[in-house]
Amino acid sequence: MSAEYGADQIQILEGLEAVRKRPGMYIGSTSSRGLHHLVYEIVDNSVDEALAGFCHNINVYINPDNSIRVTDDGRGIPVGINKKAGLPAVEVVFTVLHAGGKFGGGGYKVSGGLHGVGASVVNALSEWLEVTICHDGQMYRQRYERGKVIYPLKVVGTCEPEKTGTEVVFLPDKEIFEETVFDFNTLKQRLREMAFLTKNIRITLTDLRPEDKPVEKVFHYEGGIKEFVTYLNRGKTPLYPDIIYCEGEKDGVYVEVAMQHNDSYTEGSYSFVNNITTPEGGTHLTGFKNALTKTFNDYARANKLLKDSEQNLMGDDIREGLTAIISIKISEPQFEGQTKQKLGNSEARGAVESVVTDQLTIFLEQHPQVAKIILEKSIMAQRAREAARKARELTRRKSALDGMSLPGKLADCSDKDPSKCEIYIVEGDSAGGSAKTARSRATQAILPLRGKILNVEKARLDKIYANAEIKAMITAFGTGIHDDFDISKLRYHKIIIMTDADVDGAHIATLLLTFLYRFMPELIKQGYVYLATPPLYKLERNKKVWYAYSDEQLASILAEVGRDQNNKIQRYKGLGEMDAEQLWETTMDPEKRILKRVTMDEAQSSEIDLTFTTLMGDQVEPRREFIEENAKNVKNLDI
Ligand code: TTJ
Repeated sequence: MSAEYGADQIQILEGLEAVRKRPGMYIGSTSSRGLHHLVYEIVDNSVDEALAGFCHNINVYINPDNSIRVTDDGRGIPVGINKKAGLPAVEVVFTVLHAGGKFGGGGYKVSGGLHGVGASVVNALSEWLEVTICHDGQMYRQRYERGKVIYPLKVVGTCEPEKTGTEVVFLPDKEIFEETVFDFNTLKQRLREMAFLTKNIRITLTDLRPEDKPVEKVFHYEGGIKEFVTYLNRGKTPLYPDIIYCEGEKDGVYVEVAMQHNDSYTEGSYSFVNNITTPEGGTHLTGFKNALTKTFNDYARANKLLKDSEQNLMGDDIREGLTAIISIKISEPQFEGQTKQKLGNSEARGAVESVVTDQLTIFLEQHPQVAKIILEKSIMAQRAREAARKARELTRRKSALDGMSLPGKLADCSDKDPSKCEIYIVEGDSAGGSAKTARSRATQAILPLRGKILNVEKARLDKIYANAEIKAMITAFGTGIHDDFDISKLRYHKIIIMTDADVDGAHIATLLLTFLYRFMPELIKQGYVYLATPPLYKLERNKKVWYAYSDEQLASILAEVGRDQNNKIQRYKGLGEMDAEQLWETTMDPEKRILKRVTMDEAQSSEIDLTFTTLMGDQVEPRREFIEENAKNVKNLDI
């Protein structure tokens, strides 16, 4: 390092030191999630270069030591001296906080990752980081350790004259991160999403950790978000072959929307701002919904598909079974709300509304067949909604009369403090009976469910509300659903799904989770939903008893106690094979049981959605594929 240690350098070090002191402030967390954000932060820079039109290929490698290498064929981070800092621009990018975007080549300067904190944050949180740039036939390099410059930018060789690009290699700091092993699937999902959102970019992800041979995935979608919609609808049955597509710019907002209906009853709309998901929506989503509702109602009236005497269609009716991607690019996004994930820019509403209204109107005029199919489905949805409302009013009135009666099958607990209470949803009456005997009455309630649970992916609202099992759950939980949902009324802070440890049990658990995910997602988001883990084996030996919850565990117990004829091993196939005492000891006793909390990563919700429809939808092939791919995890339901 240079002998002169000026005020500027001290300031830089203080900046990056702040990042190391409070990493959570910059990347959200130091868990696995924060670790993966580092990669997105770096890749976002290459994606920006692609959006500017200068980069076509991005490669991401997971090295055997869990360092990450990202390469692109863009113009290369500038190596010239930045006047203000008196340092090469690339050094500023990696050592000055919030330097990202200053060297923009025009167009939309997009911020990514956790809102574009930039490369310097990744640098500060890496044990080491090396950047290599090819530009004008020269190869430049600089190395940093924990954010500190190890040597000034130097020429280390030559490149072919035409070749330009940037390479960054970094090793996340084990002093900072609780987890430093990268998950291939997590990176795969986000990089795929990035590729969908940026037309004509090719992102390759290579895992170099497996000893036999590297695992490689290439994401390249010429159709961009149109292909994203096709991808999300795979495993479902589209109602028409077209992907409706709108693109345009207004008031400095670039708008792109793609959509297609399928024959299901749920909506799957995902909105993005500058390639970042906005799970809480915002003005861009509102603009989209307004345009859709107005355009379809206008078309339906003009073409007499809705009679003058009939009510307007509601947005929900038109969006039943709709898969849509709303992606906008905006230069200064403002995020609002508690989690800062909701877009607030009012110009985005107008821009999306106007682009979608104009182009959807033209599309419908040119495709009257498609318009008719969508409107017929919407009108059916409208009727079902009416029927469901009446059914709900009926149950509401009834419950007002008999004082919010709880379902007959529910064996409630006596404690009334929800934070202490649990409800076991148990498959089958016989297991339900054992559970009722076994439970700790004060805090554990039991709700036995009979037989197969209704698949909410395949039924309309009116049928869902009429289902006895579903009604029982809704009343037992106390929260209500949809617009009436009120989490403060939740009667149990643990909702525990207890099913047999076999394929049927896993199927029932999936159906229950699908219901909860679709109708009460907050319960999952806030961590109230759990899966019970019944044992697979009981081992008796010399009057002592062990329970094993996996084959591996059984093997390790046997290794310890010895394998001989003194062992009596019982394989449990279902909950029903255990008596009440065994059920208590192995699966229900809060001191001993294993509970798996069901989690839902907001950022991955489009993938979760796909998991549910793959398992629950009506196309056989993808389901088999999924079950094969995840056969090992079926019991784990690892969402
Ligand atoms: C900016 O405008 C002038 C020409 O170069 C543009 C630029 O910085 N391009 C660029 C940056 N391409 N790739 C990057 C980049 C790539 C990685 C992997 C990491 C970082 C921090 C930047």
